[in-house]
Amino acid sequence: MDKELVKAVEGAESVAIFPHISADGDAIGSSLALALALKKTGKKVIVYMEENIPDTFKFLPGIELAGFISEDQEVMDLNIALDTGDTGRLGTRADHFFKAPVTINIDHHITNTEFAQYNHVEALSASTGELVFLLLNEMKYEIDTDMAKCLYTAIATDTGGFKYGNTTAETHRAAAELLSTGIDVAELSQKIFDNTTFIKLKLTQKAIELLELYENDSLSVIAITQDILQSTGARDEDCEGLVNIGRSIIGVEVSVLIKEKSSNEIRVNLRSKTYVDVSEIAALFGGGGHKRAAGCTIKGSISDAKEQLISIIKDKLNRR
Ligand SMILES: [Mn+2]
Repeated sequence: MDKELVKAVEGAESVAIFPHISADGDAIGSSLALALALKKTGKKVIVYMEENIPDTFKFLPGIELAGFISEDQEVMDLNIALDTGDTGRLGTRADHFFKAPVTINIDHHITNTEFAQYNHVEALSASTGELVFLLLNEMKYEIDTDMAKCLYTAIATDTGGFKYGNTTAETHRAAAELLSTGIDVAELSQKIFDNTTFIKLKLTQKAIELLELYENDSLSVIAITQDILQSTGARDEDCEGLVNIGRSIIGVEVSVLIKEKSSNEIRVNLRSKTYVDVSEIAALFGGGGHKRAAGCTIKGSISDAKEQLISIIKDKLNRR
């Protein structure tokens, strides 16, 4: 890791950490772990969220360090964006991010735009949690059980429980180090992966009903409208993971989840299994991500978004 970046972290007396919008386990886990570690060395630390932390991750240590930016928010010595591929992923906090005299961007998205003063982007790393783990090691900060729980959550969620192709020997080495702090892996895994609500199950049922297959069953599409969310009582965050249903089907190469945020704003999650680079598809709409997992936002109606996506993906599937 860049020595200047490490020095900038060590030298700051006050630090704000920015996970990406619609924060996932990696964004939240890596942010809380870094916040806890910096706090322990006597720094003033806050994690600025765009939205509330999803219920699944509310058990994590350090949650008390997370909050929202107020109108007359003081500016910290250093702002760090974690797991954030571009400034769009900072949402409404982007202006505030650039107010600090020093900015850092630590991320593993291949599409990262290196928007900060110091950028540490490792596209081959499975999670930002792994990068924060390495940073803490480099600064010789001792990782306690609270930090370990957060980092393990970050790594386990971004690798789908060490199942995805991004999982490396390094990933397992980091996880092994974290386990050696004494964290209860069974309890953690249960909280992260086997902890659903009945409402989310109802939404899942609906999603399976709505699932459509195209291109000789190699493309799976699920479109969730606001009406569906309302009729099931589900919230936006309950859609997390639905895209994996499509990908789990034998023969499916690309799985898409299309979610209506409003009548004119559509959020898209893309997954692929072996050869389609979905980060390229997301980039066509100003989004980004990884080869096997990416996302973007499309302006327009849900039916238009669906039509556009299907035609682009068909093309990618046929170009093999
Ligand atoms: Mn990540």
